[in-house]
Order: sequence, then structure tokens, then C-alpha cells
Amino acid sequence: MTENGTAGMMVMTMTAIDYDDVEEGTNAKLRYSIEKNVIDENTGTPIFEIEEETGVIKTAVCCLDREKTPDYSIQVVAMDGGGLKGTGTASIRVKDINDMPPRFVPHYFKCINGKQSLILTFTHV
Ligand SMILES: [Ca+2]
Ligand SMILES: [Ca+2]
Repeated sequence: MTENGTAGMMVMTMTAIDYDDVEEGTNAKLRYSIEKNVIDENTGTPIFEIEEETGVIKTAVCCLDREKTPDYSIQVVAMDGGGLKGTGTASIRVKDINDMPPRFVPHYFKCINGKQSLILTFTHV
């Protein structure tokens, strides 16, 4: 996924396998939920959500900032109709978008051949 996206942007799909018979009641009918979510510290709301039936993870908030948090890890649970559970971890890496302009950071002077000259270092963050 990329940074600065809208809420509801698809992140990834979690798929669990249940070897029970899909024809046999709900033995292999899976429902997905997030056991351990990441909370946005500004708003106090969870950052990710999951579609119960498909396992599709989406963003619940907009505008994730890679420069602030480049990686997230959440725990997802798949539960079958009989209440048996399996847990998995989703690692989410936020891809960079060029949203920061280069900035000059004038922070030191250096003496060349006895003359004062200004060295500007330039960092793209
Ligand atoms: Ca099962
Ligand atoms: Ca960026």
C-alpha cells in the first residue's frame, strides 16, 4: 500500500485454510477479525479493518504517513463455524510517495583557501 491514501483503501487479503469439509455445516466456514490492531495516536481510532467474510484488510483512516510510520503489524484471527481459531500476523509496509520537497539545511561553514565559503548541504527527506 502507499502512503497518503484514502480510508477504505485495500491493503492485502488474509487467507486461512481449514481442511474440514466445506460441505459439512460451518466446519470450514471462516470469519476473519483483527485481534490486535494499530491505534492512530492522533485520533485514537484503529487504523485497519478487515472484511469478515473475505479477509480483505483495508485502511479505516486516511492519509498514512510513511515518513512517520513505515511499517505496521497487526494480528488477524480466522474462526470457523465451530469456534476453532487460527491466528496470523499481517506485516504492512507503507510505500513512499514523493510528498516532501527537498530542503536546504545550512548548518556549517567551512574555510577553503583561507576564504570563508558557505557550504550548503541538501537533504531530501
Ligand atoms: Ca474447521
Ligand atoms: Ca514520502
